[in-house]
Amino acid sequence: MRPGGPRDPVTGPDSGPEHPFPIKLSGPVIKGFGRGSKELGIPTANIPPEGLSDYPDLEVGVYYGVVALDPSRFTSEATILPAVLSIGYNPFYKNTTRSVEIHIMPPLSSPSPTADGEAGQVKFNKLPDFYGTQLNLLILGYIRPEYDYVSLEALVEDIRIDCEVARQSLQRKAYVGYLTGQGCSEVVQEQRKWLTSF
Ligand code: ADP
Ligand code: RBF
Ligand code: MG
Repeated sequence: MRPGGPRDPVTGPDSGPEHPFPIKLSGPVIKGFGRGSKELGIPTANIPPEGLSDYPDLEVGVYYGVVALDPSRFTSEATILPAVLSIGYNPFYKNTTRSVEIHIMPPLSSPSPTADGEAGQVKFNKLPDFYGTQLNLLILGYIRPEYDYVSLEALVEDIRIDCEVARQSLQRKAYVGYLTGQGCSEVVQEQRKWLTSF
């Protein structure tokens, strides 16, 4: 069960991603359990978990990172967007298979839809459906373990906070270059290139 108490507003070192990050995962967006949007109001793009076999020691849990979608379907350039994701078994739902589920957030330059936490009022980012589209993901940091919850509302509220933690974490100097491409090292430029190659 989720421990009580306040949560850290940012996670991961200020100096930038540290081993094992960044982690690269890719795949087509597949059908999930069908309850992200319907039950929780939080759409999550599911990709096959097979890519995780390159990282056998990776803990299940909640992570933040950056994503790009194959633009060929949208006839525009691939944009890199902030994301929060869950890797694991969703203990609240007791899944028996591991899933990788990514919630894509608006650019950091837009106001955060999840900034204010009035119960039942939170609106998460909703894009037009993109099932079947190729998605590239760079995981940059770990947020927390997966928990079971006393209620659906408690799960949704924790995911709302995850979005804010991810945004605040990505806003830092050593991370924001992954999104903007500005003032970042050649290594980060390479990773951005990987992200937007389809
Ligand atoms: P499923 O159980 O099939 O994954 P969800 O209810 O989780 O269904 O909805 C996921 C789908 O919603 C994604 O595959 C994608 O097509 C769409 N979607 C819309 N907005 C977003 C978003 N912000 N982040 C992720 N997926 C989104
Ligand atoms: N499910 C859980 O059972 N426990 C969690 O701690 C949990 N954390 C999540 C954090 C994020 C950022 C996201 C996007 C999902 C999380 N989920 C968690 C998964 C959630 O239950 C799942 O997305 C829906 O059930 C739809 O499949
Ligand atoms: Mg989903």
